[in-house]
Amino acid sequence: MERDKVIFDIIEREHQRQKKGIELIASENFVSDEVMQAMGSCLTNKYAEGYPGHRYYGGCQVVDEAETIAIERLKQLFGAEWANVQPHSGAQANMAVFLAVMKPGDKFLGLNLSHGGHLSHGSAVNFSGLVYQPLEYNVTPDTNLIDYDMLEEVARREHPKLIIGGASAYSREWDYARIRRVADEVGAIFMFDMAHPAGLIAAGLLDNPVKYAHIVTSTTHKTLRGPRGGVIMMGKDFENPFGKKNNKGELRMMSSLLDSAVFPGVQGGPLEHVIAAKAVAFGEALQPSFKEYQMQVKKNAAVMAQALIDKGYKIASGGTDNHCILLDLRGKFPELTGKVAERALVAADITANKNMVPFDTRSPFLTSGIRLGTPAITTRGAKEELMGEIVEMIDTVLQNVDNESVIKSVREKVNSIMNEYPMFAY
Ligand code: DSN
Repeated sequence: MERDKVIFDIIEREHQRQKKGIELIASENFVSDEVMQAMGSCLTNKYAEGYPGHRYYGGCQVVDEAETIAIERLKQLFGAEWANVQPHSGAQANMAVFLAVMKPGDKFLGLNLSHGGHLSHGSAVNFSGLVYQPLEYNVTPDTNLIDYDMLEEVARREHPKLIIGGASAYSREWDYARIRRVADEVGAIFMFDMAHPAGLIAAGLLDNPVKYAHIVTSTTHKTLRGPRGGVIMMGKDFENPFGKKNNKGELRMMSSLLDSAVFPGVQGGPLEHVIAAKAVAFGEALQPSFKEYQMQVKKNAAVMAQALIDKGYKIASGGTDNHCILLDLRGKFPELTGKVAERALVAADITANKNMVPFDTRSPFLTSGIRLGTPAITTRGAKEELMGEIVEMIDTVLQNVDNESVIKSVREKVNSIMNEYPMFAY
């Protein structure tokens, strides 16, 4: 058969785009060649509905080994007693938890999407907000830190079944112990979605929610630098509080409800090639070099945030404790929308995304913010020195969003800088 030139040309063009640009999307990263190889392997051919040792198909003895290794490595990485590595994505991991712990129409509490939360934590257009009844907490207007008083007040008043922590645009450490206390007080399950900072947590550079939350979900492709996918963990398994029994009349453990919620609840056959790639990535994350990488991610973000502040930019929450920076454009350029800023930066081969900022008056299509992150650029080998240069270039672009020749000269500089930073082979 002839090679599909159309698609492979597109893949090569995307490869070049990734190589020559400065990648600042906080949720993206560049996986290793081994992670990529596992993802592109013959394991994609195998159907394996069920779990290792209990499958609905023959011939699963080999993929069983890879899935078991992925589970064991993940547990070791985060100090978990139980893990499920089958969710195809973070949203599906969250969906499985919802299915396991709530009935349609039940109340749950999550961070407001426009304050940094995630679609699957209660947005009105997502399954979470359509099937269940979402309640929200905010960040405070003055500090932009999580408003734990509000979280507590809503939880006490509404008695949600589930309290969700975690965000997709929040740069600060969480008070896990306080959320757990509230959850215990109101009889809720505490789920933490650590998709964004998972790599920093694995490296021990941020506190670990697995110690506090009943259930923790994550993606595997952000700071964790694995293939695109999701996982669910528990620090400690526990008897389900809903009285659900198995066919022998015994009370089921939460792990059993969660396994059933992933498959057959929300998914069919697991992606065993992706699960093998997750195992490879977890193995990498267990190496000492991963901690060094995460330390650099954090340092780079802190230096970038300070350089932005020094140039007169406003950062939501005043800085960052992790890999993520939420630039509030209203501070330096009140008229500039995130949409226009994103477009100008992308034209200069600096990739970032527009983002709502807390108490934004613009719509999610326009926004007043830009979200920046350092995981991907740090994988390329960038150190603190480059952060100042990147901020200079961002500032030049944002001051000249309509000036094509200025943007072109920044783009040429970006391309020449990135030529010096190595990239994966695939
Ligand atoms: N879309 C992801 C992000 O960019 O943060 C969250 O799922």
